[in-house]
Amino acid sequence: MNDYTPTREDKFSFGLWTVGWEGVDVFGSAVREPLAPADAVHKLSELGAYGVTFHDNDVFPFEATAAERAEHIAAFRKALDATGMIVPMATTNLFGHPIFKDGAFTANDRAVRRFAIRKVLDNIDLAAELGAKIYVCWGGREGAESGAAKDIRAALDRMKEAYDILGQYVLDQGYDIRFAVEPKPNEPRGDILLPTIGHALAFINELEHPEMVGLNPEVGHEEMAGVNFAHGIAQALWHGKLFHVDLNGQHGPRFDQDLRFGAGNLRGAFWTVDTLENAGYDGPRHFDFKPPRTEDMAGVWESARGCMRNYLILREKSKAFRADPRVREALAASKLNELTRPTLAAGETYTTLREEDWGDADIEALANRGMGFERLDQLAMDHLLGVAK
Ligand code: GLT
Ligand code: MN
Ligand code: MN
Repeated sequence: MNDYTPTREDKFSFGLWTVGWEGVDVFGSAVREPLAPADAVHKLSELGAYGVTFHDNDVFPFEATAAERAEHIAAFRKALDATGMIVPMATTNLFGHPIFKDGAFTANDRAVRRFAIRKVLDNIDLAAELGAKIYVCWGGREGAESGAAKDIRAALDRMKEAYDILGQYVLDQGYDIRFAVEPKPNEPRGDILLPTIGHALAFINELEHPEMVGLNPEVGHEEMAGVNFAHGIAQALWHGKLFHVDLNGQHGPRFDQDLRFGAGNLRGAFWTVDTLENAGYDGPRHFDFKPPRTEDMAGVWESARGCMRNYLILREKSKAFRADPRVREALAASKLNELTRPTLAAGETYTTLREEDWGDADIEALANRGMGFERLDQLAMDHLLGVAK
């Protein structure tokens, strides 16, 4: 029997800031001791992950001197070498320090913008050194709480300027790195720029090197906006833009819960895994969650283990669902096969459509035909609940 033990082939990765979260929130102070990056690497490797991801300041403090920075990086690197864990993605902390209170790439203050881009340039060098192929940009502080505080069109000009500079830098250095924008509708800012997958996709088209920039959508962030995550990543894949993914759990539109993957909207998680596994995604399965403040370190590791276990369970369920002959038959009855056929046959044009002879009876027959989606969805539900026999 499958005991859902992850292996490196599953490509599970975790941010250092996830298991390392000390539990500081807006209402309370730390509940857990700091976790050394090297310890996180060792433990995650033991649990079956293949990679870790980091912000610059997860590895060394904001105020570190060059010598201290090098020392912290060396300890991190030693743990990577000892375990064989890789760094598939890196990112920059452009939100924690007070200097970023009004944003980084889109701060009204030009000096802050210059400092922010430089901070990213420095960390891109480290990302390249550690072999990261994806560089995430989460603009949590890029936004506003009130109407006149931000000129959105000017801010988008500055956002584009930042991505263009960074893209040029990566090209000039010859780094094998692509960028991934992580959308979020709000929190910490009242309203954040590039709030959803759709906004970010449109923005990318305006860049100097759109081919270098894709997306890192997060389950909870899209669900905070009330939209369907599986649909969102399917569209990102359709555009060739799903460069990376942040998996976690969320109970609908409310504050960013960052629950372990599978908690919260479980049916959404099922369709998320089904989409990732069947629609051509082969990147890391990256967990970006926050082990609740109620947990001690044993609970933290339990929660990390749970993320991977739930993914593997859902992957198995999705496979069984797709292989079930009743599902195949139900899919055909629901005309899914027909949706993949172009509406016009080869050589046909709109004129062909106008020449078609439509009788009242044809229209009525189509209008009266049920789609069978309830049967199909109940089969999915039976698989999810483990009663499909
Ligand atoms: C922060 C945020 C995440 C982002 C991280 C990358 S940092 O924890 O909540 O969604 O992915 O900057
Ligand atoms: Mn989140
Ligand atoms: Mn995230």
